Amino acid sequence: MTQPPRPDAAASLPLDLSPEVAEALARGLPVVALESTIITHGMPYPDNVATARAVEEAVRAGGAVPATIVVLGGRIRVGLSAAEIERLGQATDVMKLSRADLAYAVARRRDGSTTVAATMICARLAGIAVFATGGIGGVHRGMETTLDVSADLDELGRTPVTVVCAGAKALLDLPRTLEYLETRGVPVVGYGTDRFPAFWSRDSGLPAPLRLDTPAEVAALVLAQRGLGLSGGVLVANPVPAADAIPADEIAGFIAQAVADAGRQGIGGKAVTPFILSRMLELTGGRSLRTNVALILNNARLAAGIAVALAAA
Ligand code: PSU
Ligand code: MN
Repeated sequence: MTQPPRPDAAASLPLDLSPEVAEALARGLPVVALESTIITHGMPYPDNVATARAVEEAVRAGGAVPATIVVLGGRIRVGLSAAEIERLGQATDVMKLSRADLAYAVARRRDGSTTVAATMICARLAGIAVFATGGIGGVHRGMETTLDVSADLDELGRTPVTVVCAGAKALLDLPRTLEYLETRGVPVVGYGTDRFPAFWSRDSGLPAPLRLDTPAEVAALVLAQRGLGLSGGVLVANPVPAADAIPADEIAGFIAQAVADAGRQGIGGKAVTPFILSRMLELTGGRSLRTNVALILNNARLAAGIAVALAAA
């Protein structure tokens, strides 16, 4: 083969849409992509499965079709059954896939859950424009020595998918994360806020670069971006509901401890984010998990609203 295959050669892609997702996309109905690393590496069983199901319900309640994305036996699966989500939630030998390992998982017929970066790639291949998650990866503290910058940030700079998150965790270097997103040309929108949210907390202490207040306004931004021929995504930062938030000063000590533990135990590379997430859960006695669930549901509702607005535009 001398020519690289066109990515839109749909028939040859290792891509399987569920019948419901395929029909919704064919009819131009709103669809929201959902990631799976949060199921396999982000939360313990059985909370991971309960949350994944509740998130799908929240998308449906918002008038859109949920499409949870994962790689199974080397096939990209878009839209899972309840039984498949249950199996995924209990599985142990599942790769954590980002842009760097997606093709490997396909070639080696592996099972892998998709991070924000890999979910964006798969959503674009499927033709899904909106994606809901909890928090994105970012620039890690200490990046001056480790160069640990999540591939999520570059993906936002190149792949045209709107990602709804609750900001990024304060265990990351948030000022550098925002700087990097700006360098990559990513519109970062505070939803209904002038402050950039920090996952468990509503305010990272940093301003949100841009602000919008309704799903229709977000849809208009996405269409304007496309109209200008600007490739790349949009990051919508939706603060956790106040009733479920953990104030930044309360969470700061736990974050410092979790980051220090990761350093002491020599945790590196792809293992860093999952390690810190599970350590935070232990340190907060489960409180961080409740907040995590609340913010994902909140993001799923907003993503559905944006998908509905885009489908109507
Ligand atoms: N941040 C969270 N929860 C998560 C993740 C990040 O608050 O579950 C997951 C997402 O799948 C994200 C990935 O894309 O971790 C980032 O991993 P890394 O830092 O290794 O790129
Ligand atoms: Mn990393």
